[in-house]
Amino acid sequence: MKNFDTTLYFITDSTGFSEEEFLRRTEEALKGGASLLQLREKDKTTREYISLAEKVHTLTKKYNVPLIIDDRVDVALAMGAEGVHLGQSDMPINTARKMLGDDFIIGATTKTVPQALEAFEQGADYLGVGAIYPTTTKVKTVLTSTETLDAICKAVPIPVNAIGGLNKNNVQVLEGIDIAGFCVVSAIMKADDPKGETEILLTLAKELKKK
Ligand code: TZP
Ligand code: MG
Repeated sequence: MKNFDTTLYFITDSTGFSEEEFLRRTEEALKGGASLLQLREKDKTTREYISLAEKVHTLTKKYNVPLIIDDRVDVALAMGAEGVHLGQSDMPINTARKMLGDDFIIGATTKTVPQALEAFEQGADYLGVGAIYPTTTKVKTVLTSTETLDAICKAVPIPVNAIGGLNKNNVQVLEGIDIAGFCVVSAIMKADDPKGETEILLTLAKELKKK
């Protein structure tokens, strides 16, 4: 059965790390309480992506956290991930849903209310909305206002997560918006103490959800 919690959604980026260090940091985030984990690789071959995903899956299973694969339905299916995250240029949500079935977690990136409604109607389980702030993570994105984020949260009944440039010093900007949680890459990936940082961010995410 589909069971996932987007409260603190950690998205990985292996850029600049040895595989050993990448896996160590990923496990620290899981120890710190990341509630959902996405493997996001842009430059790997299919074979490399599957190989790394299998290693990360061993970790996520140990901590009972669903693993979401960015962009690639084939990779997610091949190694048995729990979900896939699709952007506006990736496979359409309704096509992915037909291929993957109802139990697979499918997330979508949306930046406008019409995109959010379309993703919901096509069967997305959750939405990522941003970038709320400029980001240092390699991504083709534009800024999304907190007003648009708020409008998206009101427009769809599925969990909506904020993303983009978020860290412990600025997530307060999300207060009063009915988000299900937020996503971070560098705040955890590049932290001196990824576990400690994850614990702090999880506490903040839980507080924001109560408000
Ligand atoms: N989509 C919008 S912003 C972003 C993605 C994948 C990157 C977020 O990374 P960071 O390091 O948390 O700003
Ligand atoms: Mg994508």
